[in-house]
Amino acid sequence: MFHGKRLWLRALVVVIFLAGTLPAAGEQILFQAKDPSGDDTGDGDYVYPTHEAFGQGGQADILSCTISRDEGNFMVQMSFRDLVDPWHVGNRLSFVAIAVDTSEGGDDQLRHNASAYLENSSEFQIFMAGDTCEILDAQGNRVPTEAVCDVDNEKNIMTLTVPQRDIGMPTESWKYTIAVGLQDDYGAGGLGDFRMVEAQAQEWRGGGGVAELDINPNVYDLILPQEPKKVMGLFKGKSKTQEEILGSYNLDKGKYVVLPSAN
Ligand SMILES: [Ca+2]
Ligand SMILES: [Ca+2]
Ligand SMILES: [Ca+2]
Repeated sequence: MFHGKRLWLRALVVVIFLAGTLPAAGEQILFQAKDPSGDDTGDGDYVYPTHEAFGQGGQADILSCTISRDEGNFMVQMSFRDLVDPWHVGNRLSFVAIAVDTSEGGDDQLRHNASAYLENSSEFQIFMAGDTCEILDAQGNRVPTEAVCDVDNEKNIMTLTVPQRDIGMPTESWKYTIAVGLQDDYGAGGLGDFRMVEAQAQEWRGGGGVAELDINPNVYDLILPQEPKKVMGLFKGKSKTQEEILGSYNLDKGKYVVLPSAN
């Protein structure tokens, strides 16, 4: 009797140990990618604003992204080259957009002053800056959400958790367009927008774009497909580089760039 009780206790200890070390039950990875370091140059020669807050740069250089789900939540974890907190109010320099294409139709424009369009029209767009986030629907209206985002400046990681009741149950066919720039809250706090990239860098403006009309994207870095995309079962041929994609704006034709999805 005594021996049996000890075995039962030992089994219980093993169960508790496993429960503490295994990934959460039901967690499923929907998308995972790495991205090169140092490619936060937009059309090829984007530079950061000249204010010392931006240090050596890297706040718009994404290095990895994992998107997953569990029973109740849609989750994103991203790492960056260098997240900083110059004013001790949390990271307020990076601005991240994830446009999600879940079905036919949707919004073909990336919002919040990205100056970019989407190859995969999105049913909703998620924006993050520091511990502030927002979700817009296909009409550009705010979706009420209890989403939570968080930044770890030491580990250079941003995380986001969105309850599925706010955006629906993710499927493996969802497409993600992931664009990163710098954040401009116009001094008012809150989410803000993508910070403008102009021809010449200024204290609070990026440089390397064109002067007129803000036609160049205010996007420094993208996650591109890890393999060339297939169309009708065939590879599309040579994929465009990030510089070609972010440099395909045309001032004379009034043409904005079109961002591809990462998957
Ligand atoms: Ca990168
Ligand atoms: Ca769509
Ligand atoms: Ca990239």
